[in-house]
Amino acid sequence: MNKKITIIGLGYVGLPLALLAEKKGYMVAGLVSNSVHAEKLNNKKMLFKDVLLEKKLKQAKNIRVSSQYKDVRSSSMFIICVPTPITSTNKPDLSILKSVAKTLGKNLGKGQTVILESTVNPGVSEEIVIPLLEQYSKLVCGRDFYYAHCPERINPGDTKWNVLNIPRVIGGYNSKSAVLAKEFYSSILESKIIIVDSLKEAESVKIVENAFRDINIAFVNELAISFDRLGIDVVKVIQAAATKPFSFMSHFPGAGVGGHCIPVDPYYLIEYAGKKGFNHEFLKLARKINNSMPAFTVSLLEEGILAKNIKSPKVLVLGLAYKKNIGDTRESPGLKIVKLLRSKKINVKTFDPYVLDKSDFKNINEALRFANTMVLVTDHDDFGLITPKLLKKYSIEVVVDGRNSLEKKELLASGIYYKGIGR
Ligand code: SAJ
Repeated sequence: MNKKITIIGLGYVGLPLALLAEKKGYMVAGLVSNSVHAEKLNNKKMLFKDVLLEKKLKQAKNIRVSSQYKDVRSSSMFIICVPTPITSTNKPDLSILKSVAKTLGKNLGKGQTVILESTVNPGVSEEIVIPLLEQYSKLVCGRDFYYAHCPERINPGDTKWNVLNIPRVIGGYNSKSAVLAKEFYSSILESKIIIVDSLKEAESVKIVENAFRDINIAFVNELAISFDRLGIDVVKVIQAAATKPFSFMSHFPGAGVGGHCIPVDPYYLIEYAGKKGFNHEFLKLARKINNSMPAFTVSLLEEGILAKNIKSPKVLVLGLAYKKNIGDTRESPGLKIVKLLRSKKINVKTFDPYVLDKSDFKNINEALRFANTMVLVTDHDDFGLITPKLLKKYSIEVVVDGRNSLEKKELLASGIYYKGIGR
């Protein structure tokens, strides 16, 4: 195998992989959707905020980014890292992946290997991607070209687990495909790499990992709504339950479940199994509970506005990113809460230091000066500076803490109406 590889899609998944492969001696070609993005990356400019990746991008010498397949035909391997989102009606959206498979097929040559990292439900490789690659290349998978699935496991913002040390799972179209994929990943990773028996097993692993997380979050979210009624602090209960040294895994309630993985992946299995005649009631219920959390958070705010008899509420939503210390707003609870408040004709403005382009303010003081009520939705470390003293200074009367990250006792003691999620 020559040391030239092409990575299709240089986002949260593709870029870290490209930078690692380059560091390990590969000549890396990046393929992105448009020439503007290609030029930005060739000029060492990031397409999204990530300080660590930006530093590595500036140091990289053997990465060339293009928007044209003709520039990357001589690669020995093509690794697909494009988004596999859901539609507005929560159905799988494979349009980007299908378009890539067709164009890649037209440019595929004998002896090359295709690896899919994007998250898909079982069956997508054999029923959609490989048929498109064969149709447009006129080649035969497993004989003329090779194909494997190695589901991505990037955790944006994680300082401990990264593309280098996260264990990986590989499923191959045939054993030669699996071996070729394992050879590649073994040459760049410092983590365990296992080969499972089929493409479907590899596709299922990632969906199961993330559905597992979604149902566990739904469990504590339902507890939070229940314990809110019962006057029990659900966070304290979870923390105490976690003292059990076995068979318990902490998850915490919040204003909603966002991101491009957890709220998305279960729908891929729900849809595929549904087509095969099985109804994933439990997965659907978990999605329903998690999707209800933005509305529950808004109801807590409305209770506070009533309790404090605030005639003209000016609501500040703090946090538009789906999780702390990153700027990704995909499926973000913050955006859902803003939409809900605006639909109720409530005066709402936003501030997120990681999403300034969608924020109404440039800094926290400007933001607090506007408001008389506040909903914290993302627990960015920056928001740790929000003390009762600061809130009193700006006459904030109601605080809904969507990540249970503020000092409840101190806020209550200062006379502020405080509600967490389940506490
Ligand atoms: N969330 C909760 N309660 C929790 C954990 C998360 O409400 O106890 C919310 C977060 O606020 C966020 C959403 O769920 O809105 C997703 O959070 P996440 O920590 O799962 O973040 P992701 O989406 O970046 O998930 C990634 C995933 N990684 C991959 O898909 C490769 C996921 O598999 C990991 O389990 C997760 O990171 C992780 O463990 O941090």
